[in-house]
Amino acid sequence: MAPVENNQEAVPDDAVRDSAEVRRWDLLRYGVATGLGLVGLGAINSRKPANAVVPDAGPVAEPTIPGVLDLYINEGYLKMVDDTLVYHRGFGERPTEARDPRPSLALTPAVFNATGEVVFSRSYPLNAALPPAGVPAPYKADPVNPGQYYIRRNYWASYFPQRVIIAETGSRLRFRIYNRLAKPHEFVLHGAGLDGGDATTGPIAPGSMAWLELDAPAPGTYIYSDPTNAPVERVLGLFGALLVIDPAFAWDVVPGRASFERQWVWICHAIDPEWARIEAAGGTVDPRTTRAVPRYFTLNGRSGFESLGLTKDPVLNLAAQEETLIAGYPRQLDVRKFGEGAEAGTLRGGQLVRMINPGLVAHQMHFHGNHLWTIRRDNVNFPRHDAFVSADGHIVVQQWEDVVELDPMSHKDCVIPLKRPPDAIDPVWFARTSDWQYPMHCHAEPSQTAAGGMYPGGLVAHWTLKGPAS
Ligand SMILES: [Cu+2]
Repeated sequence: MAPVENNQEAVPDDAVRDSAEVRRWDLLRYGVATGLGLVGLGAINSRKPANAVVPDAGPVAEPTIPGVLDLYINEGYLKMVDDTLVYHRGFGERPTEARDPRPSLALTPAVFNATGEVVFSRSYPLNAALPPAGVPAPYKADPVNPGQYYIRRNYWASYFPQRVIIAETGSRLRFRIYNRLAKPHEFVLHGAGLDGGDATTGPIAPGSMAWLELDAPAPGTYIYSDPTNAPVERVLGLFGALLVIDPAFAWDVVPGRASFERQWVWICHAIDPEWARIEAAGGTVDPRTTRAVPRYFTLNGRSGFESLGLTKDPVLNLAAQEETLIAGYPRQLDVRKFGEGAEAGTLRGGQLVRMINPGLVAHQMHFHGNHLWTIRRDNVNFPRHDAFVSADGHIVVQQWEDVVELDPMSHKDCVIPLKRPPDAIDPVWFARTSDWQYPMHCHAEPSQTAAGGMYPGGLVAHWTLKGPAS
C-alpha cells in the first residue's frame, strides 16, 4: 500500500504547462508537494492554468496546495443499473464537463491527517494492513470454540467508498470549492461547525471558488451536502460524508469504547430521473409541486447486481467487496461487551457499520443471519440503560436491531457481530464447509427496485460469515 500519493513526483509548474504527458488528473494528485507547494496562497490566482490545456483532456485542475482539498462542483451523466443515463451533479475531484464520458462527480476518499497533509487513500488507517478483498484474516483458531477464531486487535485497515473524507483529530480541514455550474451552489458540513452548527462556504456564485477552513470537529460522522433548494441539489448528487477519527483510537467507535475489527461506511441514496431531467434542461425543480419519485436506489453508489459484486467487471466486483459487502470469520463474542480481549493481541469484537443517509427515503435496513447492536445515532451515544423516547419518537437505548431505521439526513453506528447465527444448530454449524452469505435488503420495498420495477435492482447488499479457514 502506498497511502501517500507519490509526493516525490511533484511536477514543476513550467513542466506542467509544457508537458502533454501530464493530464489534469496527475496535476491534481501529484502536482503538489514540493514544487507548487512553494507558492503562497496569494499567488495562486495569478497562476491561471490556461496554457496547460492538454488536447482532448478537458478542463484543467487548479494547481493544488499542500493540505488543501479541492472539490469541483461538476455535472454529468451516470449510468444506472439498467444502463439508463441520468443527469447528476456532484462534488468531484477534478473539473469535468457535462459531456465527459467519465465525469468526476464524487471524490476518491481523502484523509486530512494530523500533520497537515491531504492524502488520497481508499483505506484507513494509512499504514495498517489491507484486508484481502476487504476480509480481515483471522489471528488464530479459538481453542475453546471449534470452528471459530480470534481476530486481530488494532491491525486491519478499512476500505472506504467514494465521497468519504476522513479527518484525524487535531487536523485542520481546508477546502477550496469550485462552482463550475450555472447556478449558485454551497458546500455545508452539517453539524461540524462551532457548537454543533453547520460549517458552510455560503452560496458560491457560478464560476467562483470559495474557501472553507475549520478544525476537525469531535470524532464521529458528518454529512456534507449542498442545501440549496433542499432537497433538490442533494438528490441530484451533491452529498458525501466526513468521518472524524482519533488516530489514537482508530479502531474504536468512540475513543476508548467499542473496539471493532474493521469498519464499513454505507452511504444510501435515491435518484429521481425526472428532477434530473428538469434540471439538465436548465429548469429549477420546485419540490413542493414536482414531488419526488425516486426510481434508483444506491448503496455506496451502486445498485442491484452491481452492489452485490456480481457483474462481469472484476474491478467493480472487487470494489464492492472491499467497500460494501461485509465479511469476516466467525468469532465467539457478546458484542455488548464492546470488544473484550480474549488474550493478548486478540479481540472478540465485531465490525462497525456506519450507515449514512443523505438521500430522501426513510430506509429500513434489514439484515438476515444476525442482528446488529445499535450504539449511536447522529453522533449521540445511546445509553446502555434507562431507555427513553426522543422528541421525534425514536427509542434511545443501545439495542439489538433486526431492521435498522435510517431517516433522511441521519446516520447510525451499529456493530455487526460476525458470530454464529443463533439459529445455526450444532449439526448444521459443524457441517460447514463454505462461506455463508446472508442478504441485507431495505424493507422500504420500492428501494429494492430500479426504473420503477426491476427487482432486486435497488439498495441491496449481503454479508458473509466466512467458512473454515484453510
Ligand atoms: Cu429480509
